[in-house]
Amino acid sequence: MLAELQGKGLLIHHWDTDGICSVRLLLEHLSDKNVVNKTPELGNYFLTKNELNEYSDYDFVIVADMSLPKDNILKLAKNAKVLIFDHHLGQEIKEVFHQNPIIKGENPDEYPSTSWIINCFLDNDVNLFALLGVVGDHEQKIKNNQLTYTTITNFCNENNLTFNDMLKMVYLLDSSYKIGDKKAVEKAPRLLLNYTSANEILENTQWNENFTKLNEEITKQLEQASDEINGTILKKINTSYNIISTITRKVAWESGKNTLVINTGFFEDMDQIYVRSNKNAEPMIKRGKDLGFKCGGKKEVLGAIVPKEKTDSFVEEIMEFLTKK
Ligand SMILES: [Mn+2]
Repeated sequence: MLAELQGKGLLIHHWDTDGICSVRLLLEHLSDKNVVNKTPELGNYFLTKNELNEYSDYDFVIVADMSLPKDNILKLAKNAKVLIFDHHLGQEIKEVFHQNPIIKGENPDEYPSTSWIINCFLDNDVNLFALLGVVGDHEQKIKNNQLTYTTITNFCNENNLTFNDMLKMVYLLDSSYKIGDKKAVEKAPRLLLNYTSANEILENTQWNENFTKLNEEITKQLEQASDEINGTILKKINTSYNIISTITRKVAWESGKNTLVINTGFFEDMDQIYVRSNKNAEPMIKRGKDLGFKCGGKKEVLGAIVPKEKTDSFVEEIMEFLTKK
């Protein structure tokens, strides 16, 4: 299917490790074609009008690890052949090639990342990039997924790596978007194409500098007090770094409790809301979309971007949902 693609191609991808590794795998496969890769404005799970205009003269567009709104996809599909590889929840977009086993009801444990889905699609052997996407999306939690964790452990043993090395690579790859460096995110997939060992990732100077800076900021934000209401943790932060998902994970995984984090410092007129839930968060993702917010996620995760004046009421609704027995 990829072999048939012709002309100029554009890869649009999530800014995280899974998105970067997904593109790394695609680029290797598309090496005979003329392609560029772009990530949306960091923090946006949609394309702006400007981006849509800019992206209107490609012959094919591949979207990786991102559940872009349907109207974005249909706009891209007016001039280009569009393929989507993803594992986020959402509706199937039947007008384009949409490879998303999760939407089709497959077991998420068998498709733990987009890099994994793409690697299967390409018929590749297990490799570092397929697995880094998995570790990026799940971190320690992947240890609860027997099947995949065994694959990771075997790979690590064969390649003289530890699970902690994998985690460190993920933190380094994620450091570009967290620090707000969109250009560096977009450069990463080609850099990885030229890297021949895991050590080259681990020793990348820029990513290591980012990593140190981010750790200082994350520690600072985690030290700030948070509230707990009926077993759900509510935490407000104010940071210009894109670390809300990291903060939410840390709080949720250390406490084992539902966690809702609000960041008032990333966008000028919008707040970021991020939730990790012990129950299925899908009804609230739908609710956020119905309210007209940019909102998405997976079963246990909700992310939303909400106009500042709407934050309180939406947070109240989510808290009610989370604390309801
Ligand atoms: Mn992913």
